[in-house]
Amino acid sequence: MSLLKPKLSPEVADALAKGGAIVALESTIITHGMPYPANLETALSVEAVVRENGAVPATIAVIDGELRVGLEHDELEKLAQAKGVVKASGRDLAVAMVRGQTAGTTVSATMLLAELAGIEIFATGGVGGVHRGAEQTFDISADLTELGRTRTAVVCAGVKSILDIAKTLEYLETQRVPVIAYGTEDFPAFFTRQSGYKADHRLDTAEEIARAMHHHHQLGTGTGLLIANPIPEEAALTPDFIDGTIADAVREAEERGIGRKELTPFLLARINELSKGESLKANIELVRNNARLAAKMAVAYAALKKG
Ligand code: PSU
Ligand code: MN
Repeated sequence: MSLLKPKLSPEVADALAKGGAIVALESTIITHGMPYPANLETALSVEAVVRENGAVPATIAVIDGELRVGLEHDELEKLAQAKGVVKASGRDLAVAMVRGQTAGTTVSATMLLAELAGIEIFATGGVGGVHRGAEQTFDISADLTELGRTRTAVVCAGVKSILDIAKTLEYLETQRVPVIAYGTEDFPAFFTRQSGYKADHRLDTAEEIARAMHHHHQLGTGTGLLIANPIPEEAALTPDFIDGTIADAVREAEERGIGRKELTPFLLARINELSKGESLKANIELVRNNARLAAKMAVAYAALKKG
């Protein structure tokens, strides 16, 4: 059976045909990760950062049941304000197509669609991971299993301590996903530059990361790569400030019995409220920072492939 091709925007189709630099962007961050209008402003500003750094942005979503790679301005605007939008991981895409739904794609769904489109680099804020208490709940994000089967390099700012970071790193090791920290030994924790855990590898330039990606695929590993890019110093929050807030949000979710796919959006929204918007500001800066690195990687990677 032949694989589906998602619908490409003209700009993305053109860049793909030329072997140009492209960066995929997810849309659950727009539909479930940030409130309006910060979500729209962030989506537009992240696309602008990708362009400024020489690559073409390809925001991925499901619009009225259609798999889309590359959205126009008015489509982003609609998505950012839409109510009752589905949060789709890879497993939800087929049903969204049949039901004609509009969906924000998580990291897992975005990786899958990026691969179908032929895009190999993807920028986001934070990936899902192993939740705290997973030994009881089994709550492990499909983002991690997708990283274990899809040839996409995902640039993130590490994972939030809403997750069990040690277990998340263990799981990535099991899935044969290299975790490469950019310019540091430490695996970052989203709002902060250090999580207390080391990344597996350190590389210091976008070119080196692009070369590592190239070799990783030449080896036929079949897996993705996780690139952890620490939040810029000036935007980082202090652990004193954010750790308590995260712990409060996690406790509240437990008390209210929130689980499964509602858990991550609940925690993100609650942390934003409890921190009075401080976490949102940091979130926006780190996504822009990731888009910058991903675009530089995409430029280097496109040059490598043209060889
Ligand atoms: N973590 C964040 N921001 C986000 C998400 C996670 O800091 O926006 C979103 C991403 O789309 C990610 C998804 O792929 O949540 C993971 O959801 P879950 O934990 O339900 O797998
Ligand atoms: Mn989950």
